[in-house]
Amino acid sequence: AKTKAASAQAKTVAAPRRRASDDPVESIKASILDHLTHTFARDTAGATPRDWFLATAMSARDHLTSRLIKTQSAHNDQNVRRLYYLSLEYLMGRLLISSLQNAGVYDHTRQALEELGVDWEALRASEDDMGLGNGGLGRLAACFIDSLATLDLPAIGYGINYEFGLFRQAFENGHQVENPDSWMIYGTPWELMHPEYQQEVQIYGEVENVFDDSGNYRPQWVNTHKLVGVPNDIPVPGYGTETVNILRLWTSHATEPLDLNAFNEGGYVEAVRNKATSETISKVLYPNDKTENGKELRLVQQYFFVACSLKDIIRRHMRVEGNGWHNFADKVAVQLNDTHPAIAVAELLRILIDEESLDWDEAWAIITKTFAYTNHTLLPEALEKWGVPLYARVLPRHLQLIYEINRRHLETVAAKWPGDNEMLSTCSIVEEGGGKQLRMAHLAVVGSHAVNGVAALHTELLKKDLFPYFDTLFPGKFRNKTNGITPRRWLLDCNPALSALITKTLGRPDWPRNLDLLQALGKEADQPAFQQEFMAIKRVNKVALAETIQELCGIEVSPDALFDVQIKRLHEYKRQHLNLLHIVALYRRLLQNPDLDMVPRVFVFAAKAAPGYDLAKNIIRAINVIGARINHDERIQGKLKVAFLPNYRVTLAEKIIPAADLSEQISTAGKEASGTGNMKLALNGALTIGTLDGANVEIGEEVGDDNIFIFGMTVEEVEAVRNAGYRPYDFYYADEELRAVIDWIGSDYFTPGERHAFAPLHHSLLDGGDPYMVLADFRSYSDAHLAVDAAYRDSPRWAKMAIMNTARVGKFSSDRTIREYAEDIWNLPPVPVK
Ligand code: F58
Repeated sequence: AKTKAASAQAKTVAAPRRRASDDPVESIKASILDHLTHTFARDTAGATPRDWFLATAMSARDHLTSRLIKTQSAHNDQNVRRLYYLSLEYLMGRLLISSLQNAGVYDHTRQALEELGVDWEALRASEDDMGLGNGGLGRLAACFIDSLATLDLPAIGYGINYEFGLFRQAFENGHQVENPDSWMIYGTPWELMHPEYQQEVQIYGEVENVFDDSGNYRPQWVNTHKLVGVPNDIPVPGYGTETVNILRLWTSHATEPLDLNAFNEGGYVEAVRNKATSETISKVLYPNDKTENGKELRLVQQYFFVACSLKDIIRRHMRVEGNGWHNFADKVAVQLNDTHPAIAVAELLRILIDEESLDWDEAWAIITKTFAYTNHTLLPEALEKWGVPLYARVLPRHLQLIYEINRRHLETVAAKWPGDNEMLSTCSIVEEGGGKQLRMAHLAVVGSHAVNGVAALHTELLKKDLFPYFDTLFPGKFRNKTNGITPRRWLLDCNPALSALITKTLGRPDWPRNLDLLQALGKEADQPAFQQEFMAIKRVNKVALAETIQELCGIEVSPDALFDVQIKRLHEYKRQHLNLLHIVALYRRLLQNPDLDMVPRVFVFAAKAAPGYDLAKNIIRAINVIGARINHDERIQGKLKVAFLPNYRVTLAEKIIPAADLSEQISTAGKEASGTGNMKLALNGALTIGTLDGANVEIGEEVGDDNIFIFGMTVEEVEAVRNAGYRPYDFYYADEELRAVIDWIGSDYFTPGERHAFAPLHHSLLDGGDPYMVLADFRSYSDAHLAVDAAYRDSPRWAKMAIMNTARVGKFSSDRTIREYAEDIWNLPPVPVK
């Protein structure tokens, strides 16, 4: 292979750059070799897989950049309305396959590389995940920008170009250890740096009251610290369209690289300190998936990216409109992905009032027409609050403005509910008592014209429980937008065999742009031949996953077992420990009766715990340690295996999802806002075992009761049990098996020589009050698993159910979600690019 590639290289060195060819494969070959030589200064003989990856990525990028320029000039020439998506997280994963696929050059590039003798698998494995997000929220943003481009919607995503993404996870003796994710260390071929669009923003300082020329009082934000944001653009190509949008990620820099005074005095370290501090802002993603812990740097990150983005948005608008605030809200729609960018409300107000001298009502009208806000959680600990003293120090002028927003807001509240002080404090943006705090969700609701939840059930609870009075105060403001996933990454790219079968069966290749077409697969669900093809693909995917499990965990698993998968962040409310209790119960049943007739199972876990979340880490350890014991116990004849794959990320999800038989979506009802992994797994023909929570409810409606395993308490039942005073010990004493399982986990049996290893887990389930009601749902969960077992034994039945899942989840394409946002919230028409 090397000689073949080397001879190709020998030819191109002499050839002119960018040799044009009518043959697409030849011209891609030439382009890859050109980049290898001229961009990366490598020859084919010494090129590593990563060199080949970089050269191939650059070649793909060339295809995208010309379309990007065309798209941007079409948008500019027509002065279109644009959507700006503000998100602190984008969990993009690898970009090579989706870029090639969306650019329409995937097959030709594969062929070109083959003819060059390059090992494709090694090449693609050398791309690091772009893991600039924690979980569902960040991955949703990535799916959304894919759909925006695919639907020809003019949109720009704004975020931070973190030098370190979400930590890399390893296991040591079953414990999670975190390592830095230095994903950029070898360069990032997808990013186009644009120093010419850098923005300077300010922070800290204080507010002075000055009188202007006409004798009017004017607050002035002075003595501020200056920061520079440099944009890095990632091209975002649509699938099957010419549109290429951009994801614009800010890198922070100091305004002055060196403090020359300090430098001249010989203090080199002093001289670069300012630079180092400024660059810290875009250094690292905060690895929390639920709690907001009020860290100053996090607030600075939020303001930095919001301020840079707004300046950029305003620059783009004014370039065309001159001084056109009158139609700003006609051209600009801004979506706030959670409250993390909610400071945008106060920042735009500051610009309009302090810098542009608009009066309050004018400014406020522009703001509320511009912003809309998406809520992703009902968990109280996840609702963002900032201490007033911190805000006063970091953003003193914004604090003043937020107080004034609140004063006016509370006037409206008082007008609606006269004399009701309780109502005032409930609705206030400022939480009093025990140290004043700003409630960012309230600021976002007040400053937006639309607020949406991410699944039907979630939106109802949002209106009823989280913002009950706001729904009365602002009728019509609250909407539902059920989440979705991009069928390109989550079926076409990650499951090529199933995709080919679908294209063949439907007789049309355009289903990734129109996922409702999958409905027609339902007609085949009863056909034995189709069932066999469908399940044969599943089996091949399971063989591949089995190899990965062997490689990463050293565990041998059989592809004939039922692959039972729970992959998501590790959190008590997601109840990985309920899954563990069931595994231990099965283990116990097998030990009591080695001949127990059960379908062999492989339990697959993948999950990262927030580094400071001790109980989550204890659960990881418990699954690893108990799993190891089960895996090595010959008495159970391999009927149970437990594999916890390290370092869960998009790339690993792409491997696990096509191989899953059963999808665990087992959160306490009312806690999971939507879930999106549930959609990916169902689309790939896994059956769901789940509670009536988040989007599981809607998945159940689509696939039908016969094709899903629902168990556990409903939201109403959870509430009733809690109101009656939930006592986990009642369930513990009433259920002999449950009691034995909990006692066993609490004993030192699984960790000989190490006392009370799982005491935190054991305590949380009993004396800790079992806040997520694991015990209350255990028996119903265990029964649902018996139903799963029975269904799996009946292969044709299972195949039919799996096919029905793939056929009926077209609703969960993020294209549908984005169309709804565009029509109902953004009022955003598509702009086809010719
Ligand atoms: C998730 N939230 C929801 N937050 O939990 C999930 O149900 C939903 O499907 C998904 O959003 C998309 O709507 C989530 O992922 C975070 O990761 C935040 C990161 C920053 C700190 C607070 C949590």
